[in-house]
Amino acid sequence: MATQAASAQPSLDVARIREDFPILNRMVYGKPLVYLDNAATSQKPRSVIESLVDYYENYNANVHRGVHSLSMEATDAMEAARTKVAKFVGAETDECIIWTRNATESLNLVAHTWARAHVHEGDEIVTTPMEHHSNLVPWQELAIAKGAKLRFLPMTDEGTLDLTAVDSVISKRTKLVAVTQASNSLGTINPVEELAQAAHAHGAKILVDGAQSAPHMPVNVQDLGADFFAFSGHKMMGPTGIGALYTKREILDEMEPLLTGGEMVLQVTYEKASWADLPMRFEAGTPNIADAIAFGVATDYLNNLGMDNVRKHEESLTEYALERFSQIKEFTVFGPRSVELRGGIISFHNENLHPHDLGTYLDRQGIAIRTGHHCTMPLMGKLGVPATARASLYVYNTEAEIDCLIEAINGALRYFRNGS
Ligand code: C6P
Repeated sequence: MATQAASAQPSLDVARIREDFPILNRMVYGKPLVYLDNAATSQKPRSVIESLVDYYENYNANVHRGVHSLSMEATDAMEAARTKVAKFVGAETDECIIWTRNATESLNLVAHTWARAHVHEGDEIVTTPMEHHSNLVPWQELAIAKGAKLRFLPMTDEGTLDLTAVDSVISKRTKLVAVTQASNSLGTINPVEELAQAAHAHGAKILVDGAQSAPHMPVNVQDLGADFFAFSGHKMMGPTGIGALYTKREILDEMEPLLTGGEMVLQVTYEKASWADLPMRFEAGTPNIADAIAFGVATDYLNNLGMDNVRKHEESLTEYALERFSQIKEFTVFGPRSVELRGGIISFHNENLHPHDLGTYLDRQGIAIRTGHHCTMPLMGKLGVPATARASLYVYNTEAEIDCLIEAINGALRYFRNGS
């Protein structure tokens, strides 16, 4: 398929960017792949893939424990990656970044450490109706265990948070506000700074789920006022199996580790142990060395593009996609209409065409979208649908691919209506 939509955003040469992603050359059912499932996981540039091979071919060794050259090289590369990831999200120091497996593990780390120690009976945890299960279920579990209460900021019909309710929902009983910066089902971008101010005014902490924001827009955790920020490498061009948790330094200093054992100790006797310095205190056992290094390479790639440019390209593409979707009357598109309020995630639904049937039809045209509840089951209930179809964009997507999607959706409507 043609990639003429590089013109959509003059500051980025999208045709050139696409050359960095080997997978974008593949065919599916004889058609060029149109990959629109980036919210589930992004594709990887060659530099990231090659960094994995380089590690295993040239300096594979365990970290932080060897005096031999390979171990020191691996340690240096992994710690350099931590520095890159810390800089990428604007963390005050490298030690504020803890490696995890993914955003889900980062969120659970907060729930099982800081929150277990600070949330008590009668306290409140404030969240939103649009959270991914990974930023909802840990708080439900905590509330049950502690006798705390979960409260939800209300949402407008357009799928934005109703900020007029902030003062009545966030109160002195609030211990934690847990909010996604960008919704994976609606595309909505939430005003995290305002929520952080409200949380801090009442002495509460704010945890930001950055799984869908860090890959797509400039993020600075200090400017946001985030106490915790959770994100995954695989949604931002890095490999699967590596994620990170940012935690404000003064909070991290007081947090107890979740896992204990090797790597995270300073002194061990037969009776007891003391903990290593940050960040290793939270990284028991051999870490995911190769993937951490490759995560750092992914941030290099994104920095070279410039996160402002990534965001601008996706805004322009989302505007184009929403305009094209508005021409298909049979579908409801969820989430805010203004591209300033949303990212490039477009969930849509037609009550006469099941999302799974549509997704299967599109797959036969080489188009990858996601269908289902997107791990936001309660939100689906609120929207009054069992599931949606979802196209999610990234910096290598083009207007021509959107055209392809729209043409195929029209084809699906004809096929399921007339059988041809
Ligand atoms: N959403 C999606 O298709 P993990 O799986 O831990 O890397 O990310 C979890 C997660 C947390 N928060 C948000 C807002 C997310 O979108 C996700 C992952 C994918 O929408 C897989 S369900």
